[in-house]
Amino acid sequence: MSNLPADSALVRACRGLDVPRTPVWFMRQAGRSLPEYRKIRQGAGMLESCRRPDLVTEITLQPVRRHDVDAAILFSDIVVPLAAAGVDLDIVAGTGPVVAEPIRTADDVAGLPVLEPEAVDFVAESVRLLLPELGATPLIGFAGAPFTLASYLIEGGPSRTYLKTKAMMYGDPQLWHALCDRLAGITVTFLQVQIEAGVSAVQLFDSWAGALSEADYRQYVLPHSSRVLGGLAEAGVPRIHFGVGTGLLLEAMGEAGADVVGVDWRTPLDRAAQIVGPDHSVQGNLDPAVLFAPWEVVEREARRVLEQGKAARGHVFNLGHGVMPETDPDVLTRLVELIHSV
Ligand code: 1CP
Repeated sequence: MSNLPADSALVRACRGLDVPRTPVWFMRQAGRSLPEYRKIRQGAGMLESCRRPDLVTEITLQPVRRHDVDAAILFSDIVVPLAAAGVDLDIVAGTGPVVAEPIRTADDVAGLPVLEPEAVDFVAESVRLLLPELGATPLIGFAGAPFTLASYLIEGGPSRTYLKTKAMMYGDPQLWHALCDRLAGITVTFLQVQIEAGVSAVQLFDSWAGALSEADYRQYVLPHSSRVLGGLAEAGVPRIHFGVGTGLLLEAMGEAGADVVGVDWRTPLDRAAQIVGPDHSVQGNLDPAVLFAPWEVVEREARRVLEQGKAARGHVFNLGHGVMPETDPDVLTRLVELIHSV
């Protein structure tokens, strides 16, 4: 093994190659659980912060320095490429993405802009600044998958029921597919910019796909996520595909073309490994809420996840979803030490 990010434990585990130890990183490892993040973000809006390479670089590095995780994830958001393409939206503190004029009609879909790579130059610049700082530590790029992006554009913001999203999906499948087709295009461009700038892996977040049945997922979502992941097959970096509440979708999500299927805490990794088969690694899946229990419980649960992860061709240790803002960062540091010591 060389001292290059392309040969890191993360990339090797994603490909199902042998590793010196199980790599570990955390979804939302940069963010409000860290006092240094809260400090640097003072007075800077979320979207504005994502557009400033100096801030992106510093925030991306913070959890690597503090926790010694085996990967950095670019500080950005799934709606950043939509905003860069020209969609009028904001990321509102305490709420999340809010879209000024939600997409509901054929005219709205036709008016959705394409993403020119130059519009996300700030992302490429951030990656270029990060690579020398990170050295052997791989940088993960990411994007939102068409379904999850569509849900924000159609609902106008976060949703619990995805009623308007499903109304379009079931009520006007042609319009739904036209919208997802455009979003897949934006997502491919956004990921390609990050890959060309030098990220070592990419993660496609379809966070809310778990709202769908497997049949509906296959009919309305899989073709578009396949186009994104398939479009990156020759790019030479591993592709991770993650969603929440996707226990019954894991097989289909694997078929979308990912090297790694991300698993939330509801499905034991040995079972997930059986479902996705020997051609995929798995990532996950400690319940983020476990970090609020006494250390003995954290350790027991983390060891269980490691043990169950052995059933897969490769395992990237992570939480089953993002770090919650109230998490004690010292518990995360201790958890990384534990994973490294096993
Ligand atoms: O002001 C703030 O600090 C806002 C909180 C915040 C942060 C830190 C948001 C708003 N986005 C982010 C960064 C972010 N978003 C990262 C970065 C880095 C890291 O992991 O360290 C990533 C990977 C995302 C991706 C993202 N954004 C997803 C997919 C991952 C997931 O958690 O499922 C989703 C669904 C979003 C939308 C979004 N952006 C922000 C919020 C609060 C939300 C969720 C809103 C909702 O509940 O629908």
